[in-house]
Amino acid sequence: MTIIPELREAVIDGRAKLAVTKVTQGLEQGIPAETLLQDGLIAAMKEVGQLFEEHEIYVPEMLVAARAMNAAVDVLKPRLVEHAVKSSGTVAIGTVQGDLHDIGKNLVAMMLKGSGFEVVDLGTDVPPERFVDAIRAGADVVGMSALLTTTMTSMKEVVEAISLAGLRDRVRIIVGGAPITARYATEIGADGYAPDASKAVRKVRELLTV
Ligand code: B1M
Repeated sequence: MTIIPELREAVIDGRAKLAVTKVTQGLEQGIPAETLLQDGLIAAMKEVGQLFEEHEIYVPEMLVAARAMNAAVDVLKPRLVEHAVKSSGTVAIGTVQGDLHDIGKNLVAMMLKGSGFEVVDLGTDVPPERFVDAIRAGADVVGMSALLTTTMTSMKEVVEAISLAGLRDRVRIIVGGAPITARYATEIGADGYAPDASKAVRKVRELLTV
């Protein structure tokens, strides 16, 4: 077995120490950090989701898989962000109200920081008014993440709350997460959508230059 399938298996089995060993070995073998992230860790989480849907595993197993992924991401972090170039702007990012999934949001925050942006991480289960407060505190961009079809509707509430507070012209809004599409972003009045963390960085740069 090569490192990537072994890494996937370690994450799916929720074996954090083994996942750390596998990413470390992968880096030593010269496998790019981005490949270990995409083909190893993110692919593993997709498989975990599939197993959950098929009732092969339950919430506790998803949770330990998430822990293993986080431990492995910590090892990759310096490599994923080492090409930082100075950017300007503050991004307030959070997972919307009712949603506790933060792995994707954390990756986006990490890549933005690594690309030189100021990042205010609002955490998970963030109510609309906290996004609004972040703009009052100086955020140029609001980033929202949602993983559940039941919570993605909260993104629209945040856009509405920002408009109602009279702050819509002061901020750019970007959304993302597994159930989100570019079409949905347009529908709710966001300025942009990104399907993954590196495209999120590109999108934020683009939004801040127009
Ligand atoms: Co949950 N979960 N989960 N879960 N979970 C999903 C999302 C699910 C698809 C699994 C499934 O059924 N196949 C399903 C949602 C179904 C739906 O809504 N249609 C689901 C469910 C049902 C649930 C619960 C309701 C289960 C229950 O309790 N019965 C529950 C809800 C809790 C809540 O939030 N209120 C729940 C709980 C959990 C855990 C806590 C156990 C754990 C999360 C741990 C954590 O995040 N700290 C968990 C996990 C791990 C998953 C899966 C397996 C993996 C998610 C993940 O981390 N993926 C997931 C299955 C799946 O996604 N296929 C699933 C890896 C991550 C890197 O990808 O977050 O998509 P992602 O982020 C990507 C892009 O989307 C994008 O960039 C990232 C990097 O490339 N992106 C952005 C994300 N945010 C962005 C923001 C941007 C731009 C891009 O701009 C601001």
